[in-house]
Amino acid sequence: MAIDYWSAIPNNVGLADNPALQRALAHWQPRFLEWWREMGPVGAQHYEVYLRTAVAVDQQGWAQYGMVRMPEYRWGIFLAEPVPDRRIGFGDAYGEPVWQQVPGELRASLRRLIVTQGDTEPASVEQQRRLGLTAPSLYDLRNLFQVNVEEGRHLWAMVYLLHAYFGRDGREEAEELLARHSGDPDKPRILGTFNEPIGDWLSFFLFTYFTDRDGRYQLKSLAESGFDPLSRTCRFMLTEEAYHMFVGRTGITRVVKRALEVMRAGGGEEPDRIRAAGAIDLPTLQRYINFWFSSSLDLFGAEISSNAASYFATGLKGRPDEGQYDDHRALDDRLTIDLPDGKGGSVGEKVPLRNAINEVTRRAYIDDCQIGIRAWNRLIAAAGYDFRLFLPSPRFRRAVGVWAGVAVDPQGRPVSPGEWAARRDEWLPSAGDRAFVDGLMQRVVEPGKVAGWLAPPEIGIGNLPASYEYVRLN
Ligand code: BYC
Ligand code: FE
Ligand code: FE
Repeated sequence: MAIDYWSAIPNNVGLADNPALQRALAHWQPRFLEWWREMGPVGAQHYEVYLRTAVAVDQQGWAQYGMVRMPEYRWGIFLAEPVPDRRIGFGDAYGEPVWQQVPGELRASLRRLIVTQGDTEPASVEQQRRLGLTAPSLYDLRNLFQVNVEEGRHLWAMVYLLHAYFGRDGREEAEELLARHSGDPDKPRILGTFNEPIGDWLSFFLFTYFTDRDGRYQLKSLAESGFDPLSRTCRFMLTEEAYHMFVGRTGITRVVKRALEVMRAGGGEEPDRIRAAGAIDLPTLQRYINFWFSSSLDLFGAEISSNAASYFATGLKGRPDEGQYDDHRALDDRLTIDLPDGKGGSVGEKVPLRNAINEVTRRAYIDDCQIGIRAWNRLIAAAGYDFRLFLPSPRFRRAVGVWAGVAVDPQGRPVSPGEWAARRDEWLPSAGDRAFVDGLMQRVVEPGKVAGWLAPPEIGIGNLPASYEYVRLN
């Protein structure tokens, strides 16, 4: 399908040939813009920002860069090119042609998956809306807004599917996506992590590292879907997602580098000394890792899930990178799940693989999360220090699944509720940690200048230097 970039809604889905759908989306568009103005980046509507905009879906040249005022960003609907004769890659219908329409019996489940995915996108924009007020540099400010506008586009992607394939119910769900709000006690966002405040940039980097990475793995699973329009939309979203994780990984790298510079400057590693020099000590970073990693693990759902089994059986949602497996029906295999035994220990239970799909996805995610941890530890080791960052045990601080509410320490050892309460502030950001980190958040907007709590970026965007004026505040 050709790209139609100049119509009111840029798209490669042939909107011009579907007046009813075009009208429905044109009706939703002003509501989206109203939501963006009310719930999007605070005080930034008139800024000119050096942004990437998706304008095509081919590997080279899918994006265009330029100075844009965010409310004028061209949020478009882009699906990856169809794969000729694509077949369902897993489950009971393995090998059958993919569906271009929603099978009636799968309608409710599919709508629910699309709504859950869609809900996270505007939620993250809401969570991050005040960060622009304390950006550590113009480069970082631009990256924040880049992530925000693309999460806005991901909302468009899901709203397109709801409008195009779910009739009146879909249009109602699209309205609801703008009516729920992150942290709203009456109408919260659907999944836990998306109601957590992101009030500081350390949390922003950890969120983009850990939570956007859940997005990567959920999108990979949905890209396997037998519902071809969902698969194509998710495949294209993954192209944009890579940069969100780059922002997280390099952000944390810069925090670690700055801490190491202060440590090397002499006088020891004591957190108080590092803090006095205006940097974030590594034990504090570890507690923020513990918080965001454990919260993000919950996003994969329960270890043993009949929902996941039926999504897999019916071809709605597969495993990430399904092509790596030989057995795509997964009827005979079992996976050993680590369960609390109710006596303060744990026991392994063999579960039919289809019921353990959430855990398969979570384990792939955890392996991916380790890559950054290893790289940061190499920096720390190279600087001559013994401290090591780590991912806490998947049992730690869980609110969903078999370990929900079980008191364990970050190493995964069961502890008494009393010990948990007493040692909580060793393991998770304390009120004092949060006050300290908040205190570091001072806005820096002079081109090329960077706040003192993190190292400058190594490179700029595209061919531009890191010191480029990426945002004109006017
Ligand atoms: N919080 O059978 P189970 C992204 C509910 S991030 C609250 O284990 P299932 C992004 C669950 O709904 C990617 N509730 O769940 C990142 C169920 O409710 P009911 C987002 C939770 O269905 C950064 C019950 O617990 N995409 O894109 O197998 C920035 C039993 O659960 C939570 C998706 O999630 C939780 N954490 O799987 C911007 C993909 N977890 O039926 C964007 C779509 C579970 O008892 N969603 N529950 O009322 C799915 O595929 C699945 O719904 C889930 C859960 C993986 C979320
Ligand atoms: Fe997204
Ligand atoms: Fe993202």
